Amino acid sequence: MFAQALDRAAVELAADVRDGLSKFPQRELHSKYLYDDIGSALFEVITLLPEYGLTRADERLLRKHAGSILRRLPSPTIVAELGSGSGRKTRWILEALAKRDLTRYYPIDVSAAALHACRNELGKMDSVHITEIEASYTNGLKRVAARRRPGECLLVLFLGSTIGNFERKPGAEFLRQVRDLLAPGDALLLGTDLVKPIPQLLAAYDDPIGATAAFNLNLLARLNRELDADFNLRNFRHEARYNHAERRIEMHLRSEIPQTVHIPGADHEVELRQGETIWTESSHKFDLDEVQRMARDSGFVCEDQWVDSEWPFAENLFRA
Ligand code: AVJ
Repeated sequence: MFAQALDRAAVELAADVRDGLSKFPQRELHSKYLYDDIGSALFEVITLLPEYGLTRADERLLRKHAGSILRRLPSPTIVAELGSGSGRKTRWILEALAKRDLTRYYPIDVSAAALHACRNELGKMDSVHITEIEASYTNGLKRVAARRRPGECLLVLFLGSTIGNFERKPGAEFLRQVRDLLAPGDALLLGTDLVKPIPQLLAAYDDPIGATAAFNLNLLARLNRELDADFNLRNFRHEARYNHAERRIEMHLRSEIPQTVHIPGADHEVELRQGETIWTESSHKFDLDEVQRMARDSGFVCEDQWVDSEWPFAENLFRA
């Protein structure tokens, strides 16, 4: 990143931390800050856990159904992906597309490191041309839409149930924004984790080797590194809860003692009661009808849904 962009990111982090930790009665830190280099590496570990079936289900579905998904889309189709991830799942879609056409692929991510990883994973594919877009999802999508040539169909990938990190209403608004950047006939392939038995969900977000706990606690370690904060990680405990009313898993960090934390880089100080939590992530769970409704409410038609038989998860093809 350029120095100016780095400064801007640091200023934004400081402001978000200050706002989030001042919230009453529930303090919070935005889940996007879980993914620094260490957090991203820990997330990769999570995807390997036997308890966390989400990512494997997503990949199985794409591997198995890439052909049928693409059969529903015309030639030529270009691909944009919101959040470049590791690129591993995307390979199946690109391979299927590259069989019939020269393909352009635009991974969109705010993280330059994620975009590098994506090029490493997918850069050597024949007949696929990659253009990294370092931008927010909607700004990036605007840029991709501007590069589209007449007659090209645009397929947007939003995989991994990242939509589940949005609260339901902002999530719907986000889908509407995506829709508004597309042309009739374009498509959105949306991955959604489905509602499943609560013990299974709790185990997926509170695994016995503590990988998810490390992923969560790293957020505080990051504030120590980047904002010179003095969080003592041993005074916090990872917690995963199921919120029935909202149908979502929430991750929290529980303060085990009364404590004051200083965050000089955000010019802030926070006093935590014993037992008080900082809410760090929500992971909403969906059912198939709800996803169809989400499509309609945001101006799409849900044309197809593919569900994994081992781990309830759906790939949904929305048409603009
Ligand atoms: C990458 C957002 C889909 O919500 O399941 C994994 C992140 N958090 N374990 C999810 C996550 C805790 C994950 N997503």
